[in-house]
Amino acid sequence: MSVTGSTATLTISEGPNPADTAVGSFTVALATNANGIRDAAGNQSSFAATAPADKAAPARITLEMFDANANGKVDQVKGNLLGALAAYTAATAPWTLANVPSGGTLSSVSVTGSTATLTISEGPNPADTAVGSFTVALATNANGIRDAAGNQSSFAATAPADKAAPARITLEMFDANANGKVDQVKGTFSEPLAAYTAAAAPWTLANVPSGGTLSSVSVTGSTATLTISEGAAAANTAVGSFTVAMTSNAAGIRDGASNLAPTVGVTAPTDKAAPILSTVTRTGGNHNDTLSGTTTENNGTMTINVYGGANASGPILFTYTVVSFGPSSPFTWSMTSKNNELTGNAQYTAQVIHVDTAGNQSNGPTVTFNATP
Ligand SMILES: [Ca+2]
Ligand SMILES: [Ca+2]
Ligand SMILES: [Ca+2]
Ligand SMILES: [Ca+2]
Repeated sequence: MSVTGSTATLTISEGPNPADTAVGSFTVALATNANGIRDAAGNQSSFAATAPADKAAPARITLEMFDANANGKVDQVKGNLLGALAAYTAATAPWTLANVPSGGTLSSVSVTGSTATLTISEGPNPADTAVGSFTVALATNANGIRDAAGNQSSFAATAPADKAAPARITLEMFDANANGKVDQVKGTFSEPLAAYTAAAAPWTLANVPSGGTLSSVSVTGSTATLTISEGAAAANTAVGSFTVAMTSNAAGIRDGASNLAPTVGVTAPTDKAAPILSTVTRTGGNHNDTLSGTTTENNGTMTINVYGGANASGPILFTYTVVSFGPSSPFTWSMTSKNNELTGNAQYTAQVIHVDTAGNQSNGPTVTFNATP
């Protein structure tokens, strides 16, 4: 307690109970005291138990960042303040958001009870559920965050707590060693991931091409890599009915703030495995020539470019398109030149190019031959 001029200041040791800036049933009484509050003539002041006027602005208890629709882009901030707030009509004016992940911008603000909800328009930049350098500041505003007594809240630029879980952005299937059998799946997430110790437990793979099985899982940065033991069945670089599912797991995919990536049901991975083409066989016929071989998927576009001479340095003299494949992997194909289309005994070089429906391109080995007379 100190007295300066006509003001007595009572310093209160903060109590152990939860934060509270409402007056409630708080009262202060003053008794007369010969050494207490009195004027120079010794007249002692006193007053009965009296509720103080509320001059305590609502303090911020939590400030949290969310990706409410779980698409990997931050879209919401919630600030929890103390006590009931007065009707809020300040729109976005009192708030300053800096470095919103993905380049988001503040769209609107609503206040319910003691919670201010900031709705963020997701930005155009890549998915990002990490706080990074994101900050939120609140300025005092007569129509802004304040209690019923009009005490206006504010706070300086503050990083929100991370409540945005990693979202899976891509799921891709690979044939990393290019032998025609799928051996890897990669899932990329919207932020760097915490150390992964869940092994294969969260993952369920079904109908892996060639009958592969999940061998191990590792996480580096924002990418989970599933290593697949290649199966014994025929080479096949198409997705087919291959699916991957992942369950949320406390030791699994999560960020540094322990937000667990949500369960994702069966999902077909994106095809990142190019067809693998066999050596091309050429057989001569009656005034025509047949090229044949195999490939590891029966979709997309297969073309055969025929060049004059001993190599594929161009120009292309003929282009053929394969329209059908054999019934099972490895898928057979063949192409026969039209009668006398190629000049008898002249030298040609053919190259097969197969682009699967996902756009993965394989340029096959060339075959050089002398056309059938
Ligand atoms: Ca979002
Ligand atoms: Ca996060
Ligand atoms: Ca492979
Ligand atoms: Ca493929």
